[in-house]
Amino acid sequence: MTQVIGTKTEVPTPIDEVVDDEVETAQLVVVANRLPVRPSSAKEGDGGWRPSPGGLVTALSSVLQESDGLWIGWPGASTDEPVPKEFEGIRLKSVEISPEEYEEFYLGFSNATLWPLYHDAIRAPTFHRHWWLAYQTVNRRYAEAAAQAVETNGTVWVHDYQLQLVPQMLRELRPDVKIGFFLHIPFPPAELFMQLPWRKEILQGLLGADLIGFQVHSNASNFSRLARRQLSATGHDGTLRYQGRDTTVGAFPISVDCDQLISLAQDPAILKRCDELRETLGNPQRVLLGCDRLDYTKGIQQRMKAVAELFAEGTLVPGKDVMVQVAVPSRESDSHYERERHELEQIVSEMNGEFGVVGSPVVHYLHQNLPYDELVALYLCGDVMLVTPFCDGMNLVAKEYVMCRTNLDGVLILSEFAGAAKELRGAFIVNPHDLEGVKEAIRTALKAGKKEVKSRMLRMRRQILRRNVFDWANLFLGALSGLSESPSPELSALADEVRD
Ligand code: GDG
Repeated sequence: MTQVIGTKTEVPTPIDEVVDDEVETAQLVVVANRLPVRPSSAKEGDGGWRPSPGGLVTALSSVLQESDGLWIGWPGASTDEPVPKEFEGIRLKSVEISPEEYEEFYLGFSNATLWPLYHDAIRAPTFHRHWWLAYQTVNRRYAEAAAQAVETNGTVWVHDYQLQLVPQMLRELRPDVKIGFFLHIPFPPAELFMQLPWRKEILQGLLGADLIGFQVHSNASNFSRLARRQLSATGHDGTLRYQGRDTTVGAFPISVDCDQLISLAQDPAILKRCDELRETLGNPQRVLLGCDRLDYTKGIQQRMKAVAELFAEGTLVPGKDVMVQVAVPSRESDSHYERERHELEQIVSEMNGEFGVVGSPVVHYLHQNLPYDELVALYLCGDVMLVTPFCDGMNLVAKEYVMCRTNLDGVLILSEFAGAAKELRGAFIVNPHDLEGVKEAIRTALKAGKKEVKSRMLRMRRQILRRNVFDWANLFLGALSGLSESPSPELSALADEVRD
Protein backbone atom coordinates (compact mmCIF):
# COMPACT_ATOMS: atom_id res chain seq x y z
CA MET A 1 0.00 0.00 0.00
CA THR A 2 1.40 3.39 -0.96
CA GLN A 3 1.74 5.72 2.01
CA VAL A 4 0.31 8.91 0.63
CA ILE A 5 -0.61 10.99 3.67
CA GLY A 6 1.00 14.42 3.63
CA THR A 7 2.68 14.06 0.22
CA LYS A 8 1.74 15.76 -3.02
CA THR A 9 0.85 13.38 -5.82
CA GLU A 10 1.85 14.87 -9.18
CA VAL A 11 1.00 11.81 -11.27
CA PRO A 12 -2.29 9.92 -10.96
CA THR A 13 -1.73 6.86 -8.77
CA PRO A 14 -3.07 3.57 -10.17
CA ILE A 15 -6.29 2.53 -8.44
CA ASP A 16 -4.94 -0.78 -7.09
CA GLU A 17 -2.17 1.12 -5.29
CA VAL A 18 -4.69 3.37 -3.57
CA VAL A 19 -7.38 0.90 -2.57
CA ASP A 20 -6.13 -1.14 0.35
CA ASP A 21 -7.80 -4.54 0.60
CA GLU A 22 -7.81 -4.34 4.38
CA VAL A 23 -9.47 -0.95 4.51
CA GLU A 24 -13.25 -0.90 4.64
CA THR A 25 -14.68 0.31 1.38
CA ALA A 26 -18.09 1.52 0.27
CA GLN A 27 -19.89 2.34 -2.94
CA LEU A 28 -21.04 5.69 -1.49
CA VAL A 29 -18.70 7.80 0.62
CA VAL A 30 -19.56 11.14 2.22
CA VAL A 31 -16.66 13.42 3.09
CA ALA A 32 -17.37 16.29 5.46
CA ASN A 33 -15.26 18.29 7.86
CA ARG A 34 -16.91 16.64 10.87
CA LEU A 35 -18.12 13.10 11.50
CA PRO A 36 -21.86 12.77 12.19
CA VAL A 37 -21.14 11.92 15.84
CA ARG A 38 -19.93 13.91 18.80
CA PRO A 39 -18.61 12.77 22.17
CA SER A 40 -21.22 12.92 24.96
CA SER A 41 -20.94 16.04 27.07
CA ALA A 42 -19.97 16.00 30.75
CA LYS A 43 -23.67 16.64 31.56
CA GLU A 44 -24.74 13.59 29.53
CA GLY A 45 -22.03 11.76 31.41
CA ASP A 46 -22.09 8.37 29.66
CA GLY A 47 -18.71 8.71 27.94
CA GLY A 48 -20.22 7.49 24.69
CA TRP A 49 -21.04 9.05 21.35
CA ARG A 50 -24.17 10.85 20.19
CA PRO A 51 -25.36 11.95 16.76
CA SER A 52 -24.20 15.47 15.90
CA PRO A 53 -27.10 17.88 15.65
CA GLY A 54 -28.11 19.29 12.30
CA GLY A 55 -30.02 18.71 9.13
CA LEU A 56 -27.07 17.47 7.12
CA VAL A 57 -26.60 14.51 9.42
CA THR A 58 -30.32 13.68 9.26
CA ALA A 59 -30.37 13.97 5.46
CA LEU A 60 -27.30 11.92 4.74
CA SER A 61 -27.75 9.36 7.50
CA SER A 62 -30.73 7.76 5.81
CA VAL A 63 -29.03 7.72 2.39
CA LEU A 64 -25.91 6.15 3.89
CA GLN A 65 -27.87 3.63 5.97
CA GLU A 66 -29.75 2.46 2.89
CA SER A 67 -26.61 2.09 0.78
CA ASP A 68 -24.29 0.74 3.48
CA GLY A 69 -22.23 3.85 2.93
CA LEU A 70 -19.33 5.36 4.83
CA TRP A 71 -18.77 8.82 6.31
CA ILE A 72 -15.29 10.34 6.51
CA GLY A 73 -14.65 13.28 8.84
CA TRP A 74 -12.91 14.67 11.89
CA PRO A 75 -14.27 13.53 15.28
CA GLY A 76 -13.45 16.81 17.07
CA ALA A 77 -10.77 17.81 19.51
CA SER A 78 -12.54 17.32 22.79
CA THR A 79 -12.08 13.61 23.43
CA ASP A 80 -9.57 10.80 23.58
CA GLU A 81 -12.35 8.20 23.27
CA PRO A 82 -11.86 5.95 20.24
CA VAL A 83 -14.36 6.76 17.50
CA PRO A 84 -16.84 3.90 16.90
CA LYS A 85 -16.42 2.10 13.58
CA GLU A 86 -20.13 2.29 13.07
CA PHE A 87 -22.89 4.44 14.52
CA GLU A 88 -26.61 3.92 13.92
CA GLY A 89 -25.98 1.97 10.74
CA ILE A 90 -23.37 4.29 9.24
CA ARG A 91 -19.76 3.24 8.94
CA LEU A 92 -17.36 5.92 10.14
CA LYS A 93 -13.78 6.69 9.26
CA SER A 94 -11.97 9.45 11.09
CA VAL A 95 -9.39 11.86 9.78
CA GLU A 96 -6.96 13.15 12.38
CA ILE A 97 -6.21 16.84 12.67
CA SER A 98 -3.36 17.99 14.91
CA PRO A 99 -3.78 20.97 17.29
CA GLU A 100 -1.57 23.08 14.97
CA GLU A 101 -3.64 22.08 11.95
CA TYR A 102 -6.80 22.89 13.87
CA GLU A 103 -5.45 26.40 14.38
CA GLU A 104 -4.25 26.91 10.83
CA PHE A 105 -6.59 24.83 8.67
CA TYR A 106 -9.81 25.20 10.67
CA LEU A 107 -9.70 28.40 12.72
CA GLY A 108 -7.34 30.04 10.23
CA PHE A 109 -7.93 29.35 6.56
CA SER A 110 -11.47 27.95 6.84
CA ASN A 111 -12.93 30.36 9.36
CA ALA A 112 -10.82 33.51 9.19
CA THR A 113 -10.03 33.51 5.43
CA LEU A 114 -12.81 31.71 3.55
CA TRP A 115 -15.78 32.25 5.90
CA PRO A 116 -15.62 36.08 5.89
CA LEU A 117 -14.57 36.24 2.21
CA TYR A 118 -17.54 34.08 1.18
CA HIS A 119 -19.91 36.10 3.39
CA ASP A 120 -19.56 39.49 1.72
CA ALA A 121 -16.37 40.27 3.69
CA ILE A 122 -18.56 41.45 6.60
CA ARG A 123 -15.34 41.08 8.58
CA ALA A 124 -12.02 41.56 6.78
CA PRO A 125 -10.66 38.17 5.65
CA THR A 126 -7.11 37.38 6.77
CA PHE A 127 -4.66 35.82 4.35
CA HIS A 128 -1.67 33.83 5.61
CA ARG A 129 0.53 31.59 3.51
CA HIS A 130 1.06 29.07 6.33
CA TRP A 131 -2.72 28.73 6.75
CA TRP A 132 -2.96 27.96 3.03
CA LEU A 133 -0.26 25.27 3.39
CA ALA A 134 -2.22 23.67 6.24
CA TYR A 135 -5.43 23.84 4.18
CA GLN A 136 -3.73 21.93 1.36
CA THR A 137 -2.22 19.34 3.70
CA VAL A 138 -5.49 18.62 5.48
CA ASN A 139 -7.51 18.56 2.24
CA ARG A 140 -5.03 16.03 0.85
CA ARG A 141 -5.54 13.85 3.92
CA TYR A 142 -9.31 13.80 3.40
CA ALA A 143 -8.82 13.08 -0.33
CA GLU A 144 -6.52 10.17 0.46
CA ALA A 145 -8.92 8.76 3.02
CA ALA A 146 -11.71 8.93 0.42
CA ALA A 147 -9.50 7.40 -2.27
CA GLN A 148 -8.85 4.44 0.00
CA ALA A 149 -12.44 4.01 1.04
CA VAL A 150 -14.42 4.22 -2.16
CA GLU A 151 -15.04 1.14 -4.28
CA THR A 152 -14.17 1.01 -7.96
CA ASN A 153 -16.54 3.26 -9.93
CA GLY A 154 -18.13 4.36 -6.65
CA THR A 155 -19.39 7.79 -5.64
CA VAL A 156 -17.89 10.35 -3.27
CA TRP A 157 -19.90 13.34 -2.05
CA VAL A 158 -17.71 16.09 -0.58
CA HIS A 159 -19.17 18.86 1.58
CA ASP A 160 -18.43 22.48 2.20
CA TYR A 161 -15.87 25.22 2.18
CA GLN A 162 -13.30 23.48 4.37
CA LEU A 163 -12.73 20.85 1.66
CA GLN A 164 -12.73 22.65 -1.68
CA LEU A 165 -9.47 21.09 -2.87
CA VAL A 166 -10.63 17.53 -2.23
CA PRO A 167 -12.44 16.99 -5.57
CA GLN A 168 -9.33 17.61 -7.70
CA MET A 169 -6.99 15.78 -5.30
CA LEU A 170 -9.32 12.81 -5.27
CA ARG A 171 -9.71 12.89 -9.05
CA GLU A 172 -5.91 12.54 -9.40
CA LEU A 173 -5.92 9.51 -7.10
CA ARG A 174 -9.14 7.92 -8.34
CA PRO A 175 -10.12 8.91 -11.88
CA ASP A 176 -12.70 6.10 -11.91
CA VAL A 177 -14.87 7.66 -9.19
CA LYS A 178 -17.91 9.97 -9.52
CA ILE A 179 -17.30 13.07 -7.42
CA GLY A 180 -19.95 15.49 -6.18
CA PHE A 181 -19.36 18.65 -4.16
CA PHE A 182 -21.93 20.74 -2.28
CA LEU A 183 -21.18 24.20 -0.88
CA HIS A 184 -23.39 25.03 2.11
CA ILE A 185 -22.37 28.68 2.30
CA PRO A 186 -22.61 31.36 -0.43
CA PHE A 187 -20.09 31.45 -3.28
CA PRO A 188 -19.00 35.08 -3.58
CA PRO A 189 -19.05 37.33 -6.63
CA ALA A 190 -15.81 37.92 -8.57
CA GLU A 191 -15.09 41.29 -6.89
CA LEU A 192 -14.61 39.50 -3.57
CA PHE A 193 -13.30 36.12 -4.65
CA MET A 194 -10.50 37.80 -6.63
CA GLN A 195 -8.95 38.94 -3.35
CA LEU A 196 -7.97 35.37 -2.58
CA PRO A 197 -4.28 34.84 -3.44
CA TRP A 198 -5.07 31.16 -4.16
CA ARG A 199 -8.21 31.77 -6.21
CA LYS A 200 -7.09 29.65 -9.18
CA GLU A 201 -6.18 26.70 -6.99
CA ILE A 202 -9.60 26.76 -5.28
CA LEU A 203 -11.43 26.92 -8.62
CA GLN A 204 -9.30 24.05 -9.96
CA GLY A 205 -9.92 22.08 -6.79
CA LEU A 206 -13.68 22.36 -7.22
CA LEU A 207 -13.56 21.59 -10.95
CA GLY A 208 -12.24 18.14 -10.06
CA ALA A 209 -15.89 17.31 -9.27
CA ASP A 210 -18.40 15.99 -11.82
CA LEU A 211 -21.19 17.95 -10.16
CA ILE A 212 -20.95 21.08 -8.00
CA GLY A 213 -24.08 22.07 -6.10
CA PHE A 214 -24.78 25.48 -4.63
CA GLN A 215 -27.68 26.72 -2.51
CA VAL A 216 -28.97 29.23 -5.06
CA HIS A 217 -28.54 29.93 -8.74
CA SER A 218 -26.63 33.21 -8.30
CA ASN A 219 -23.88 31.33 -6.39
CA ALA A 220 -23.60 28.81 -9.24
CA SER A 221 -23.35 31.70 -11.73
CA ASN A 222 -20.65 33.40 -9.67
CA PHE A 223 -18.62 30.20 -9.76
CA SER A 224 -19.11 29.55 -13.48
CA ARG A 225 -18.19 33.11 -14.41
CA LEU A 226 -15.00 32.92 -12.34
CA ALA A 227 -14.02 29.53 -13.77
CA ARG A 228 -14.36 30.92 -17.29
CA ARG A 229 -12.51 34.13 -16.50
CA GLN A 230 -9.72 32.74 -14.33
CA LEU A 231 -9.13 29.31 -15.81
CA SER A 232 -10.44 29.79 -19.36
CA ALA A 233 -12.97 27.03 -18.75
CA THR A 234 -15.51 26.96 -21.57
CA GLY A 235 -19.23 26.28 -21.62
CA HIS A 236 -22.25 27.90 -20.02
CA ASP A 237 -23.54 28.26 -16.47
CA GLY A 238 -24.88 24.67 -16.39
CA THR A 239 -21.87 22.76 -17.74
CA LEU A 240 -18.24 23.83 -17.76
CA ARG A 241 -15.48 22.19 -19.75
CA TYR A 242 -11.99 22.32 -18.28
CA GLN A 243 -8.89 20.29 -19.16
CA GLY A 244 -10.89 17.84 -21.26
CA ARG A 245 -13.56 17.11 -18.61
CA ASP A 246 -17.09 18.36 -18.02
CA THR A 247 -18.36 19.63 -14.68
CA THR A 248 -22.06 20.26 -14.15
CA VAL A 249 -22.91 23.22 -11.95
CA GLY A 250 -26.33 23.84 -10.43
CA ALA A 251 -28.50 25.06 -7.56
CA PHE A 252 -29.74 22.49 -5.03
CA PRO A 253 -31.44 24.41 -2.20
CA ILE A 254 -31.12 22.42 1.01
CA SER A 255 -34.27 21.74 3.03
CA VAL A 256 -35.47 20.31 6.35
CA ASP A 257 -37.00 17.06 7.60
CA CYS A 258 -40.64 18.19 7.26
CA ASP A 259 -42.25 15.07 8.74
CA GLN A 260 -40.05 15.16 11.82
CA LEU A 261 -40.74 18.86 12.43
CA ILE A 262 -44.50 18.45 11.95
CA SER A 263 -44.58 15.55 14.33
CA LEU A 264 -42.50 17.38 16.97
CA ALA A 265 -44.71 20.44 16.58
CA GLN A 266 -47.77 18.30 17.39
CA ASP A 267 -46.16 16.34 20.20
CA PRO A 268 -48.22 16.95 23.39
CA ALA A 269 -45.09 17.21 25.55
CA ILE A 270 -43.62 19.91 23.31
CA LEU A 271 -46.94 21.77 23.13
CA LYS A 272 -47.10 21.69 26.91
CA ARG A 273 -43.55 22.99 27.10
CA CYS A 274 -44.54 25.86 24.80
CA ASP A 275 -47.36 26.79 27.19
CA GLU A 276 -44.93 26.64 30.12
CA LEU A 277 -42.48 28.87 28.29
CA ARG A 278 -45.18 31.45 27.56
CA GLU A 279 -46.19 31.43 31.18
CA THR A 280 -42.59 31.82 32.33
CA LEU A 281 -42.27 34.77 29.96
CA GLY A 282 -45.24 36.39 31.77
CA ASN A 283 -47.94 35.43 29.26
CA PRO A 284 -47.04 38.20 26.83
CA GLN A 285 -49.33 39.11 23.96
CA ARG A 286 -46.54 38.72 21.44
CA VAL A 287 -43.25 36.84 21.48
CA LEU A 288 -40.53 37.89 19.03
CA LEU A 289 -37.94 35.18 18.47
CA GLY A 290 -34.41 34.99 17.12
CA CYS A 291 -32.37 31.81 17.05
CA ASP A 292 -28.95 31.66 15.44
CA ARG A 293 -25.44 30.42 15.80
CA LEU A 294 -23.65 33.38 17.39
CA ASP A 295 -22.04 34.53 14.17
CA TYR A 296 -21.37 38.03 12.83
CA THR A 297 -23.04 37.04 9.53
CA LYS A 298 -26.41 36.51 11.19
CA GLY A 299 -27.23 40.20 11.80
CA ILE A 300 -28.26 39.64 15.43
CA GLN A 301 -27.09 43.02 16.75
CA GLN A 302 -28.81 44.94 13.99
CA ARG A 303 -32.07 43.09 14.66
CA MET A 304 -31.84 43.82 18.41
CA LYS A 305 -31.34 47.51 17.65
CA ALA A 306 -34.50 47.50 15.52
CA VAL A 307 -36.44 45.83 18.34
CA ALA A 308 -35.00 48.31 20.89
CA GLU A 309 -36.18 51.26 18.79
CA LEU A 310 -39.65 49.70 18.51
CA PHE A 311 -39.79 49.52 22.32
CA ALA A 312 -38.55 53.11 22.50
CA GLU A 313 -41.26 54.42 20.13
CA GLY A 314 -44.02 52.40 21.81
CA THR A 315 -44.84 49.97 19.01
CA LEU A 316 -43.65 47.24 21.34
CA VAL A 317 -44.75 47.53 24.94
CA PRO A 318 -42.77 46.10 27.89
CA GLY A 319 -44.85 43.49 29.69
CA LYS A 320 -46.99 42.88 26.60
CA ASP A 321 -44.20 42.10 24.16
CA VAL A 322 -41.00 40.14 24.76
CA MET A 323 -38.07 39.12 22.65
CA VAL A 324 -36.33 35.75 23.06
CA GLN A 325 -32.91 35.50 21.46
CA VAL A 326 -31.01 32.20 21.43
CA ALA A 327 -27.39 32.64 20.39
CA VAL A 328 -25.72 29.25 20.10
CA PRO A 329 -22.03 29.38 21.11
CA SER A 330 -19.80 29.10 18.07
CA ARG A 331 -16.06 29.44 17.24
CA GLU A 332 -15.42 31.01 20.60
CA SER A 333 -11.66 31.18 20.25
CA ASP A 334 -11.92 33.56 17.29
CA SER A 335 -11.61 37.22 18.32
CA HIS A 336 -14.30 38.35 15.87
CA TYR A 337 -16.76 35.99 17.55
CA GLU A 338 -15.69 37.04 21.02
CA ARG A 339 -16.28 40.68 20.06
CA GLU A 340 -19.64 39.83 18.51
CA ARG A 341 -20.74 38.21 21.76
CA HIS A 342 -19.63 41.13 23.92
CA GLU A 343 -21.31 43.70 21.70
CA LEU A 344 -24.53 41.69 21.55
CA GLU A 345 -24.60 41.20 25.31
CA GLN A 346 -24.02 44.92 25.79
CA ILE A 347 -27.06 45.69 23.59
CA VAL A 348 -29.22 43.12 25.42
CA SER A 349 -28.31 44.52 28.82
CA GLU A 350 -28.92 48.09 27.66
CA MET A 351 -32.36 47.08 26.38
CA ASN A 352 -33.28 45.38 29.63
CA GLY A 353 -31.83 48.26 31.64
CA GLU A 354 -33.86 50.80 29.73
CA PHE A 355 -37.18 49.06 29.07
CA GLY A 356 -37.41 46.16 31.52
CA VAL A 357 -39.12 46.11 34.91
CA VAL A 358 -38.11 44.00 37.88
CA GLY A 359 -38.99 40.38 37.14
CA SER A 360 -39.88 41.18 33.55
CA PRO A 361 -37.00 41.84 31.16
CA VAL A 362 -37.87 42.75 27.56
CA VAL A 363 -35.19 40.46 26.14
CA HIS A 364 -34.61 36.87 27.27
CA TYR A 365 -31.15 36.01 26.03
CA LEU A 366 -29.68 32.48 26.01
CA HIS A 367 -26.09 31.85 25.04
CA GLN A 368 -26.62 28.08 24.91
CA ASN A 369 -27.08 25.14 22.62
CA LEU A 370 -30.61 23.96 23.43
CA PRO A 371 -32.00 20.45 23.03
CA TYR A 372 -33.87 20.23 19.72
CA ASP A 373 -37.24 19.67 21.47
CA GLU A 374 -36.76 22.91 23.39
CA LEU A 375 -35.93 24.71 20.15
CA VAL A 376 -39.15 23.43 18.60
CA ALA A 377 -41.10 24.55 21.69
CA LEU A 378 -39.60 28.01 21.15
CA TYR A 379 -40.53 27.95 17.46
CA LEU A 380 -44.10 27.26 18.60
CA CYS A 381 -43.95 30.17 21.06
CA GLY A 382 -42.58 32.72 18.60
CA ASP A 383 -45.30 34.87 17.05
CA VAL A 384 -42.75 36.83 15.05
CA MET A 385 -39.60 35.02 13.92
CA LEU A 386 -36.68 37.29 13.04
CA VAL A 387 -34.13 35.82 10.61
CA THR A 388 -32.01 38.73 9.43
CA PRO A 389 -28.55 37.57 8.28
CA PHE A 390 -26.36 39.91 6.24
CA CYS A 391 -25.40 36.93 4.12
CA ASP A 392 -26.41 33.25 4.48
CA GLY A 393 -26.20 30.25 2.17
CA MET A 394 -29.74 29.07 2.97
CA ASN A 395 -30.77 29.42 6.67
CA LEU A 396 -32.51 26.36 8.00
CA VAL A 397 -33.92 28.12 11.06
CA ALA A 398 -36.33 30.00 8.77
CA LYS A 399 -37.53 26.76 7.16
CA GLU A 400 -37.77 24.92 10.49
CA TYR A 401 -39.89 27.71 11.99
CA VAL A 402 -42.29 27.60 9.05
CA MET A 403 -42.60 23.80 9.17
CA CYS A 404 -43.42 23.93 12.89
CA ARG A 405 -46.30 26.38 12.41
CA THR A 406 -48.89 23.72 11.67
CA ASN A 407 -51.66 26.10 12.89
CA LEU A 408 -50.76 28.44 10.03
CA ASP A 409 -50.11 31.34 12.39
CA GLY A 410 -46.86 33.20 13.06
CA VAL A 411 -44.95 35.56 10.78
CA LEU A 412 -41.44 35.33 9.41
CA ILE A 413 -39.28 38.42 8.90
CA LEU A 414 -36.56 37.24 6.52
CA SER A 415 -33.44 38.85 5.11
CA GLU A 416 -33.28 39.10 1.35
CA PHE A 417 -29.65 37.95 1.69
CA ALA A 418 -30.53 34.49 3.02
CA GLY A 419 -30.77 31.79 0.34
CA ALA A 420 -34.15 30.88 1.86
CA ALA A 421 -35.58 34.21 0.66
CA LYS A 422 -35.53 32.88 -2.93
CA GLU A 423 -38.10 30.28 -1.92
CA LEU A 424 -40.01 31.75 1.03
CA ARG A 425 -41.89 34.47 -0.77
CA GLY A 426 -44.57 34.51 1.92
CA ALA A 427 -42.12 36.03 4.41
CA PHE A 428 -41.80 39.74 5.11
CA ILE A 429 -38.58 40.28 3.20
CA VAL A 430 -36.13 42.87 4.57
CA ASN A 431 -32.72 44.37 3.89
CA PRO A 432 -31.03 43.80 7.29
CA HIS A 433 -28.72 46.79 6.75
CA ASP A 434 -31.78 49.05 6.55
CA LEU A 435 -32.81 49.52 10.16
CA GLU A 436 -35.86 51.62 9.27
CA GLY A 437 -36.90 48.95 6.75
CA VAL A 438 -36.61 46.19 9.35
CA LYS A 439 -38.67 48.23 11.84
CA GLU A 440 -41.31 48.93 9.21
CA ALA A 441 -41.51 45.21 8.32
CA ILE A 442 -41.99 44.30 11.99
CA ARG A 443 -44.71 46.98 12.37
CA THR A 444 -46.47 45.69 9.24
CA ALA A 445 -46.15 42.07 10.35
CA LEU A 446 -47.60 42.89 13.78
CA LYS A 447 -50.56 44.60 12.15
CA ALA A 448 -51.19 41.84 9.57
CA GLY A 449 -54.66 40.32 9.78
CA LYS A 450 -55.26 36.62 10.43
CA LYS A 451 -56.16 35.99 6.81
CA GLU A 452 -52.95 37.49 5.48
CA VAL A 453 -50.82 35.68 8.08
CA LYS A 454 -52.45 32.38 7.19
CA SER A 455 -52.07 32.82 3.45
CA ARG A 456 -48.40 33.80 3.79
CA MET A 457 -47.69 30.82 6.03
CA LEU A 458 -49.51 28.43 3.70
CA ARG A 459 -47.51 29.69 0.76
CA MET A 460 -44.22 29.12 2.58
CA ARG A 461 -45.22 25.69 3.88
CA ARG A 462 -46.29 24.52 0.43
CA GLN A 463 -42.95 25.60 -0.98
CA ILE A 464 -40.93 23.73 1.67
CA LEU A 465 -43.15 20.64 1.50
CA ARG A 466 -42.40 20.29 -2.20
CA ARG A 467 -38.88 19.13 -1.37
CA ASN A 468 -37.69 17.94 2.01
CA VAL A 469 -34.08 17.33 2.97
CA PHE A 470 -34.22 13.71 1.75
CA ASP A 471 -35.38 14.91 -1.67
CA TRP A 472 -32.45 17.34 -1.64
CA ALA A 473 -29.95 14.51 -1.05
CA ASN A 474 -31.62 12.20 -3.56
CA LEU A 475 -31.83 14.91 -6.22
CA PHE A 476 -28.15 15.67 -5.86
CA LEU A 477 -27.09 12.03 -5.91
CA GLY A 478 -29.52 11.26 -8.75
CA ALA A 479 -28.10 14.11 -10.82
CA LEU A 480 -24.58 12.90 -10.06
CA SER A 481 -25.25 9.32 -11.06
CA GLY A 482 -27.02 10.37 -14.28
CA LEU A 483 -24.22 12.60 -15.47
CA SER A 484 -22.41 10.24 -17.80
CA GLU A 485 -25.47 9.97 -20.03
CA SER A 486 -27.21 13.33 -20.30
CA PRO A 487 -28.08 16.27 -18.05
CA SER A 488 -30.81 15.18 -15.64
CA PRO A 489 -34.23 16.71 -16.35
CA GLU A 490 -34.71 17.13 -12.58
CA LEU A 491 -31.53 19.19 -12.44
CA SER A 492 -32.63 21.46 -15.30
CA ALA A 493 -36.10 21.84 -13.79
CA LEU A 494 -34.67 22.63 -10.36
CA ALA A 495 -32.21 25.13 -11.84
CA ASP A 496 -35.05 26.91 -13.66
CA GLU A 497 -37.20 26.95 -10.56
CA VAL A 498 -34.65 28.55 -8.27
CA ARG A 499 -33.27 30.92 -10.92
CA ASP A 500 -33.25 34.46 -9.56
C1 GDG B 1 -24.68 26.46 7.28
C2 GDG B 1 -24.93 27.69 6.39
C3 GDG B 1 -27.03 26.61 5.58
C4 GDG B 1 -29.79 26.36 16.10
N1 GDG B 1 -29.84 26.58 17.41
C5 GDG B 1 -29.92 25.39 18.01
C6 GDG B 1 -29.93 24.42 17.02
N2 GDG B 1 -29.83 25.05 15.86
C7 GDG B 1 -29.82 24.36 14.56
C8 GDG B 1 -31.03 24.74 13.75
C9 GDG B 1 -30.55 24.60 12.32
C10 GDG B 1 -29.03 24.79 12.45
O1 GDG B 1 -28.69 24.79 13.81
C11 GDG B 1 -28.58 26.15 11.92
O2 GDG B 1 -28.61 26.09 10.53
P1 GDG B 1 -28.55 27.39 9.63
O3 GDG B 1 -28.89 27.02 8.26
O4 GDG B 1 -29.52 28.39 10.18
O5 GDG B 1 -27.09 28.00 9.79
P2 GDG B 1 -25.51 27.50 9.79
O6 GDG B 1 -25.17 26.80 11.04
O7 GDG B 1 -24.74 28.74 9.55
O8 GDG B 1 -25.36 26.48 8.55
C12 GDG B 1 -26.42 27.88 6.18
C13 GDG B 1 -26.65 25.38 6.40
O9 GDG B 1 -25.23 25.30 6.56
C14 GDG B 1 -27.13 24.09 5.74
O10 GDG B 1 -26.69 23.96 4.43
O11 GDG B 1 -28.44 26.75 5.59
O12 GDG B 1 -26.65 28.97 5.29
O13 GDG B 1 -24.35 28.86 6.96
O14 GDG B 1 -30.80 23.31 11.84
O15 GDG B 1 -32.06 23.88 14.11
N3 GDG B 1 -30.04 23.12 17.27
C15 GDG B 1 -30.14 22.76 18.58
N4 GDG B 1 -30.09 23.65 19.60
C16 GDG B 1 -30.01 24.98 19.36
O16 GDG B 1 -29.97 25.78 20.30
N5 GDG B 1 -30.25 21.46 18.87
